[in-house]
Amino acid sequence: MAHELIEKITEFENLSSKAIQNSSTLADLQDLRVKFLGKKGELTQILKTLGKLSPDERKEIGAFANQTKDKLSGIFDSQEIELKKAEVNRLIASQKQDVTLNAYPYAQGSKHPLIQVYDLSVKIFRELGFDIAEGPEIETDYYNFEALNIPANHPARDMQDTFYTAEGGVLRTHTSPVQIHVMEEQKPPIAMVAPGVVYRCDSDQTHTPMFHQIEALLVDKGIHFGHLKAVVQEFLRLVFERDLQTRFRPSFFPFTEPSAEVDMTCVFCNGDGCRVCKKTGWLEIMGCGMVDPAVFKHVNIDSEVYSGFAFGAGLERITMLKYGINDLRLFFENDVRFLNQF
Ligand code: 2NL
Repeated sequence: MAHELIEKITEFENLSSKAIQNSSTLADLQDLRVKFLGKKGELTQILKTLGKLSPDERKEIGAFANQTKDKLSGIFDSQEIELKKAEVNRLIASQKQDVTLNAYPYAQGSKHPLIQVYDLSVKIFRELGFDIAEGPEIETDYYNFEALNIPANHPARDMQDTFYTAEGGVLRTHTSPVQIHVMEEQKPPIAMVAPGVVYRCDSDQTHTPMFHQIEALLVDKGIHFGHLKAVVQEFLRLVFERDLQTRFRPSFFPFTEPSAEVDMTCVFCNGDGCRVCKKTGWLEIMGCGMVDPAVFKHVNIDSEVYSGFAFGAGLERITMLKYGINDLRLFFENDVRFLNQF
């Protein structure tokens, strides 16, 4: 009887230890623990038959059964540790960040088309040997008008609707005051260009109160209109990145004499004539002239010794013609569907 029980318990131990080691989840393991070692478990069922034995045998089998229970408990515990380890490893593997992946492709953005043309213009002039100069955006009446031969109460002031500050300053209506500052500081030869923002009290489909100009000035002995034409032609060729013709029409500016408007080959029809150039084949692009002696007088440059040319262009207009942009307001709306195209 005792012998049979020992065999039974040994067989139970073999089968259950295998089952424990084959369990693959903690839930299964817990079920097995109840099944084998629980109050109503298999080992308990075996021990219930102990009552039929003699006291000595009961003692012997009881001790054997307890050893078996301890062994199985130990196997349960180490299997539990193994399964918990496996679970942690599984979680680590499934939640691992792959740091070798590329970063999220954030949009880089790009330069505003106007600033691209601004930068290109500055580069062109620098390569032609011109210095780049800047000046204040709030000017005095003297630098914005008086020194440029636009006296108070002169009808030429009507050409520009000006913003005035409460302190009596003037928001510069053109970049020309920068040239006056430079000619006060430097004496010829002078080759400079002033790019920047200017302000006029104007706002409609084709005018914004703030816009950009670039203005060049070259003063030396013997400078004549031919030099002006050459530099204008070369600047336009480089900024539009194509071959184009220019023509100069007589015009008026208070600060130049003679003065001219510059037309260039229509970039839309190559001079054939189209809706944009009103069938003329030409587009007006800038104004220019030879510096008026009255301006030289304000900055103490002897107009009997020196002469100079100047020209000014609107950067919005150049940009619109270069890229075929048909609405000035697009520049200031910052709509990425527009900006992304450049
Ligand atoms: C235009 C015309 C022009 C100038 C700017 C200038 C400056 C000095 C002396 C003489 Cl200090 N001239 N600048 C000359 C002719 C035309 O600009 O339509 N700009 C958008």
